[in-house]
Amino acid sequence: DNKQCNGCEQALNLLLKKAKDDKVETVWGRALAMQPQCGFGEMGVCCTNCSMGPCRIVKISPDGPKKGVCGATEDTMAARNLARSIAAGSAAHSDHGRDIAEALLNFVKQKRPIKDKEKLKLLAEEWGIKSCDDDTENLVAKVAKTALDEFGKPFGHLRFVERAPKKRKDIWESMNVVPRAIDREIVEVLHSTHMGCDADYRNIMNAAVRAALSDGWGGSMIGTELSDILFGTPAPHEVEANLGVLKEDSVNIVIHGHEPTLSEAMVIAVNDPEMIEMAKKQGAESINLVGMCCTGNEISMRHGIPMAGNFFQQELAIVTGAVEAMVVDVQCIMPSLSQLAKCYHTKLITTSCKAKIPGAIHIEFDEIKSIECAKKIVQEAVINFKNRTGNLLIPKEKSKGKVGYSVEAIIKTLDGVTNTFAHPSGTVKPLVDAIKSGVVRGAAAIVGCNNHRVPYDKCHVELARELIKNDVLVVTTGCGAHACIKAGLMSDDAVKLAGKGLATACGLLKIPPVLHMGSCVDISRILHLVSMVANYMDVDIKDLPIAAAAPEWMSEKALSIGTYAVASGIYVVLGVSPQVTGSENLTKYLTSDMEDIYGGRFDIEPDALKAAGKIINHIENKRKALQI
Ligand code: BF8
Repeated sequence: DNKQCNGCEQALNLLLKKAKDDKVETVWGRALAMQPQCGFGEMGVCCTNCSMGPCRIVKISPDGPKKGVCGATEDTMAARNLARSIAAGSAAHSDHGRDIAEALLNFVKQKRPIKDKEKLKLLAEEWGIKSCDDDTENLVAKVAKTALDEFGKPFGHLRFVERAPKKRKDIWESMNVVPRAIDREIVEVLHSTHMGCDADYRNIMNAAVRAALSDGWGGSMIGTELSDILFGTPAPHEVEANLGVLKEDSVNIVIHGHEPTLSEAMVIAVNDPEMIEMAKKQGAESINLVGMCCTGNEISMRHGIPMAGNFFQQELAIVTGAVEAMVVDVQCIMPSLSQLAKCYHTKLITTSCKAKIPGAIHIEFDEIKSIECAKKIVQEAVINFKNRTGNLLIPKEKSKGKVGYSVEAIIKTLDGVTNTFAHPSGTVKPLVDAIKSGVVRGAAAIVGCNNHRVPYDKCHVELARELIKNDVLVVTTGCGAHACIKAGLMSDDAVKLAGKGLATACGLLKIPPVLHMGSCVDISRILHLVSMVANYMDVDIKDLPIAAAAPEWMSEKALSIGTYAVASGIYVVLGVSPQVTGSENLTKYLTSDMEDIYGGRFDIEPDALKAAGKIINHIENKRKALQI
């Protein structure tokens, strides 16, 4: 169904055919070779937590084992596996946040300027940090150290919890899930799920919820806020997207991964006249830096760097034969890239001591010498230009869309239209007015990855199209954001796909019906926004006409996100089932009991149109309850 994505499918098929002709494997081929996948693992009833195992629960035969060697039941096994995945997801996001906090501290040591002093002051005020007005350096250091303390402080709870509405905090307190220190919550999950420790699936989930909340309202939020302070708070602007952003006549560098520290340095390095001169000497027109996955979101939001593609396009970028270097840091980097790069002239360059790949060139990124490191990487790419073969195929397809909708940008945009919804307020009042009036029925977040279990990108796009058609404003992050921009849903033109109410609102505000809010870490922006709306309306997050969906999710980070969203009171529809169905109790806990406790719950719906129907239904029910 090509109307979904302005020719995305042709571009995809073109490169898949080239991969086949070049006799190289991709994620789709490996997924096929993996069939049938392990049924025990799929249901979450395989336990490898001690060396008496692996143990598995046999569900289909009455004679098969119903307990592990230690006596662990299916509920214990499935909950322990899920909790460990959630903790790993929280760890990945939060460690990213820690790295940004350390980078902020390094900026002080190096006397480098930060980009958003206003945001620094606001955050310092929010955290009760005092400093003389004219001593920015001192304030930066205090904020960075306070952020770092959030990871291991022995007493109290996370500072960003205070952003949540009071009713939400009361629920968390009553369940004893208020996150204390980020590292502590992750460690506690690993401890309590160790062999012979917690066997009660509900209690295991409590620890998992606390670890997930320490991600959304902790590590991720620190990552987002401090990245904005360091590198600038995003504002709306147009960018290009899809693999068509690669250039035949230029040195192409794909920057892929997550942490903006590396990519920010790369943006500076590729614009260095010395580097450009070097590229010209090699016969190239210039240097073309493009972003992939969440790093792609980060640098498109702050610098307008083109978004080359999402998770399932990382291999295809190399298959074009036009990439001189793929530069990666952490998370969502397929190990297959190193083998694939060898089949072309591409140099795969790893940069983090946390993520080395055999066969790749490793140039360790040192924040203190960030520009020097970035230039070294750019040089590797530039000198590789001459090694290009004639086996080149860059798809023509690319689209344009607006990115950069931070919370600050959304509020500013809404305030830009006076005499329509409201006078400039510097608050979420205009958004609340639009929702209350019914012009916009509600909002839904579409987030997450790509997964071979569901049709690539189509689930994101089909869901977004159906929601905006029904006057539901869509916000998006991560690989879902890449899918939406490729499909043209972030262009002003997309307004014609929206329902009458949403189209009117978008027309007045000059915004697309699908708003790009950043990387997966930036889902904390969404939490912040919904808290502001709930606080403004004096209700809880669970009362708002909002929902979230991860139609093509695959990573442990997505599990952590889904869990903190549900525990924050949000209805979350997953397009792919988590590995829990071997435990009826745990499945019921996630899809029903959590609603009684937190007001949010998981739902599983692989069909995008049906998922849209469920979300719209949920939004309308919330509207009725609010009597709006
Ligand atoms: O954190 S959406 S595939 S890139 S996990 Fe990864 Fe999933 Fe993409 Fe960013 Ni998020």
